[in-house]
Amino acid sequence: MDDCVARATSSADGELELGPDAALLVLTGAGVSAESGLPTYRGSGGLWRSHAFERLASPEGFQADPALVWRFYSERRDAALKARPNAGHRALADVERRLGERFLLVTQNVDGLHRRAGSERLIEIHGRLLGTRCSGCNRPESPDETAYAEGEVPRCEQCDSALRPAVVWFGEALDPAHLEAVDDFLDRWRGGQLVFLAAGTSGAVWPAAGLVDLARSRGAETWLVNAERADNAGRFHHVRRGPSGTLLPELLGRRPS
Ligand code: BV8
Ligand code: ZN
Repeated sequence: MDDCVARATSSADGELELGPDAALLVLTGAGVSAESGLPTYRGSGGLWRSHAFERLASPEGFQADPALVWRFYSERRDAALKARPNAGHRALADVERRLGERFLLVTQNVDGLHRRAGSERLIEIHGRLLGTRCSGCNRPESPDETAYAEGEVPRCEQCDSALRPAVVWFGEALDPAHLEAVDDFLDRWRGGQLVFLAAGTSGAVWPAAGLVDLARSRGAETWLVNAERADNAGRFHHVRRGPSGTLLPELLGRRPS
């Protein structure tokens, strides 16, 4: 029965209470970066210049019009570089320092703001906007903050194929090592006070949207912090509606009484 929560983590007033041996797995989405001024996918109706996001963020979309896709990512690079981590990002970096190896942050965000907030126990399952790799050969990924000019498509110095942003596109598999690391973390801390916290995500994209069920299957108590109703909200034990920049410091700032 997956709902047999190992050990309750909510205090009398229903607030999250991380006990001395608590282990915390966090999943974040675009909503956590909204208060840093970055548009969410849902918020912008999933469109960019009237192009569906899933189309631009796909191998087929890149094949069809690499210059258009690079313009899309170049604009997002500019915005990400101008943005600053907010109180939600900082609250997660703080609780990481408190929990150490009993903490793991999995993000769907490619904007790099968690890393800039000081998060280290971090898995960017959908890749990095500020990285580039080759669409044709195994040239190692390189950091790249370049916003390419309209019409420009950078080429690989090794094989002359088009370079592409180091993100995971729709229809592309996530790195199995990342999914394994999540599994290992849940296995390692099951049986203790295991908490899964999702923040700023609509639960629309898979396999990330299924992490709540994976965590429940390991006895985790599950929390969602989101401004609006999420597609998978019903899978969580506790749901807090509101801005993550306010609710995450509140929820994670509490010390066991
Ligand atoms: C794969 C990188 C297979 C690129 C991204 C099962 C069922 C149905 C479909 C599928 C399925 N399994 C697979 C699929 C297909 C697909 C998928 O999920 N499609 C969806 C659209 C139905 N998944 C894939 O293709 C995945 N790959 O399955 O490969 C495979 C296997 C083996 C071999 C080959 C192939 C790959 C998915 C990853 C795609 N890449 N990003 C880029 O960014 O350009 S996904 C991208 O969109 C983001 O990374 C993120 O994951 C997603 C957006 O979701 P959110 O982050 O949740 O953002 P959203 O805007 O939706 O919601 C924000 C929320 O925040 C809102 O609810 C809002 O209310 C809230 N909010 C706003 N402000 C605040 C706030 N909350 C708190 N505070 C605030 N201030
Ligand atoms: Zn190459």
